[in-house]
Amino acid sequence: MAKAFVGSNPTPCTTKMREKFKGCLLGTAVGDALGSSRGEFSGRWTDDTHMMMGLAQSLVERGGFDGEHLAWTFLRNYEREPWRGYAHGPPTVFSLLRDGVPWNEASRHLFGGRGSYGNGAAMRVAPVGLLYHDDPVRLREVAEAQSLLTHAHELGREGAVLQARAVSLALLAPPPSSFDPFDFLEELEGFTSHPVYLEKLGRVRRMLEEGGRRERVVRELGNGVEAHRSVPTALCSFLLHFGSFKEALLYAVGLGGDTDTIGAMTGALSGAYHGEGGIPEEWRERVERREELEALADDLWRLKAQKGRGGG
Ligand code: AR6
Ligand code: MG
Repeated sequence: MAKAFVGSNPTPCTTKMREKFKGCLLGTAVGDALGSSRGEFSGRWTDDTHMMMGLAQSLVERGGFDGEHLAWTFLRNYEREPWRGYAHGPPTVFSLLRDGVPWNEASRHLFGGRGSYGNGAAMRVAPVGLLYHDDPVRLREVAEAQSLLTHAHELGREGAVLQARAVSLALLAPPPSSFDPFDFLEELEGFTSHPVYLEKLGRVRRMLEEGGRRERVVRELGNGVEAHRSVPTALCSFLLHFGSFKEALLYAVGLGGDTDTIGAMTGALSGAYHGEGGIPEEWRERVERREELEALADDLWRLKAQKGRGGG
């Protein structure tokens, strides 16, 4: 049953776990690069990976979540490489920060005071899923807090929470021979009470039952820049093709729409599940700043091993 995903698996900070941390961060970058390539795989990634790295850097440097530090890490990274394909929201927040608006207030100014429901908080959240994989309560708190920095709308925040939780479940899930995607969905359904996401998770279930024809998945789940129209889509891509990183990623980017972000989120899930060794070598060896990504994953893994349960 669903409990098999977490209950029977207490924080094994083993070699395999370390390999999975790397798989998750590299998987994000590979999926982002694949989704933003036109034609041949260039290895070049976008703001998704850039912000995921910022989040990992800040968690490592501060030994856990520190909103102020994270805000200035995102801002510094953005100012160094503003050409990474950032949407309008985050840079608007960064200029408010520069003007002295506190980190946990700036994002509330966006979209007429409603805040953003873009997928930007979910696309970068993987390190939170790794670091807090054995503490769902803290995972939710940190996933929400890191969202609030740029994405104040409840749909943007809850999308990030679900993506983080899905990463942690993928990390702990049993091998393909005993993996049940419906148990995985049940765990996620037990983790959210948001009606929009509960409805979407129900649709993911139907897509799995029906075999996942692409046009139908796009119609039912979406492939847009909104969190609620891309987080369930990435989850569905992973669950339809849990046996292979490559299949899941080719499926995901073949859905069209916001391909780099759907690729990045699918890559985080499949990479956390299969580990670094599950990512095709031809992608792994060409992804931009591979060593830096691996070092960050190692740092996160060491932080987790040092802190034990909860992760600070
Ligand atoms: N009302 C109307 N439209 C909205 C709202 C809202 N409350 N919130 C978001 N949108 P943004 P992101 C629409 O700017 O989430 C990059 O390529 C609006 O059209 O917060 O960080 C990333 O890699 C807005 O422009 O950006 C992602 O792939 C859009 O959602 C993607 O863009 C994105 O929200 C989203 O990045
Ligand atoms: Mg992007």
